Amino acid sequence: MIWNEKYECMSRDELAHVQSKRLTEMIERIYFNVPFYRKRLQEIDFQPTDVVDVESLRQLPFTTKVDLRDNYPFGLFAVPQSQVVRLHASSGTTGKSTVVGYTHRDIQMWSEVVARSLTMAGIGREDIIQVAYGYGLFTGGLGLHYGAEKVGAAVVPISGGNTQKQLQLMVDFKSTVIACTPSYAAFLGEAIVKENIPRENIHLRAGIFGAEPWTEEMRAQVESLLGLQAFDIYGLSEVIGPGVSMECVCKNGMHIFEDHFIPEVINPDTCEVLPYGELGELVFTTVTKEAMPLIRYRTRDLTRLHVEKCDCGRTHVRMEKCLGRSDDMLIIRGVNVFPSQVESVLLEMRETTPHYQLIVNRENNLDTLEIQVEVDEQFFSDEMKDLENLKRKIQSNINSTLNLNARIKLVEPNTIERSMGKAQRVIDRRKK
Ligand code: DLL
Repeated sequence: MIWNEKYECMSRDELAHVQSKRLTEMIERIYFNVPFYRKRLQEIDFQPTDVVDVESLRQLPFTTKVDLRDNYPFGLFAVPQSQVVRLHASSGTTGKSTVVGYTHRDIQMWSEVVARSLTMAGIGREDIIQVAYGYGLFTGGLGLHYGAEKVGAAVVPISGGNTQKQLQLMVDFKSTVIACTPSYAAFLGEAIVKENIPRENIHLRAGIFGAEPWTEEMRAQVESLLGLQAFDIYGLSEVIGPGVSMECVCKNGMHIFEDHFIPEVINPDTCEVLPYGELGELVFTTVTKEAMPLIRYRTRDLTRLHVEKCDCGRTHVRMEKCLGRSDDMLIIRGVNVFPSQVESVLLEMRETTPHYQLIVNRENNLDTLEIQVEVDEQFFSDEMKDLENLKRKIQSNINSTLNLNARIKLVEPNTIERSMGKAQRVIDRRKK
């Protein structure tokens, strides 16, 4: 099943035509309505009547998170406040949050892209979907909510946390779908085991997991813990929220809804646009958004794009699972490390759990990395010797994959703090 066959399966030529038309209209709107963009476009002698296609888009300036902060809260809005029907915000780690606005049509478009996403996972009227992403300023809860209603599923708007209640409703309502972060899914899976809930009382068949990087190894873990098929959903508040891209049943990348969001991948240092297949920073231009359109927004997310046609019939490009954000990349004594690479190594081993944390510090002017790993209950031993062996094994696996010496600290089951939303994988004490 495909939600909107006309747009999701159109030929690349037709798509380019749609994109160019929408892009030209959007740039004209933004030129006349957003002083920030008018100034930027005037600086490059751009005429509002110029036709813009995907090629000429490359000459336009980038937008960054700093631009959003500088124009806090509503400076980048392209419509009068009276047309704004919703505001969301993402809490930055420092300073002001990033504010995004939506018109009524933006909410409709958002619901449609999430409906397309859920349809990719085979979700429809018969399903009961437990939305365990946070409701509120975060876009996860309400984003999934509207899309799920649009496909006609029954929504359980439980929001994040309250694990006992999650499990009770999952059993009593016979929920067939759970939508939450992958780290919370792993936690729910463990809770089912701990509470001794019989497998036949859990009716989940699909999980809609996103909002943070996660690996194929993590997918295998949550699929087996929860007895479902796990799908990756990607998005960011600035662009719309969840539903910028989504994995189909072929599971070979996430289709980006290109009739609304035009992706590019650039070299983050030189800003040069990279060809399909190369790893770089993902950049989006929104072509249909009314309240807060963005030109070439730098996401900081690192991935590759693939354009070859997918077996599902959709023609939209696919992005690989995100390696992480460029600002999450740790540089430890000159070695680049992403938390997701550590996750892959840990979860390939049966003795460890999906709960881990990276502690970075500086001792005597040298960076140090400590990886705290929770050991699986079954393998946790009172024997010093066993634990020492396990520690050495992890150390050597990390060393051979990442070429980095890390200090491994094994911790008892259930000691690393659980997150109900995005997990905090890194504590960087160098930044004090
Ligand atoms: O996390 C929107 C969302 C909600 C997506 C629910 C999926 C599901 P923000 O809070 O603005 O929005 O954070 C956006 O989260 O730039 C990525 O770094 C990361 N991210 C989101 N989805 C994925 C994913 C929501 N599937 C930031 N894989 C993005 C990896 C993801 N990282």
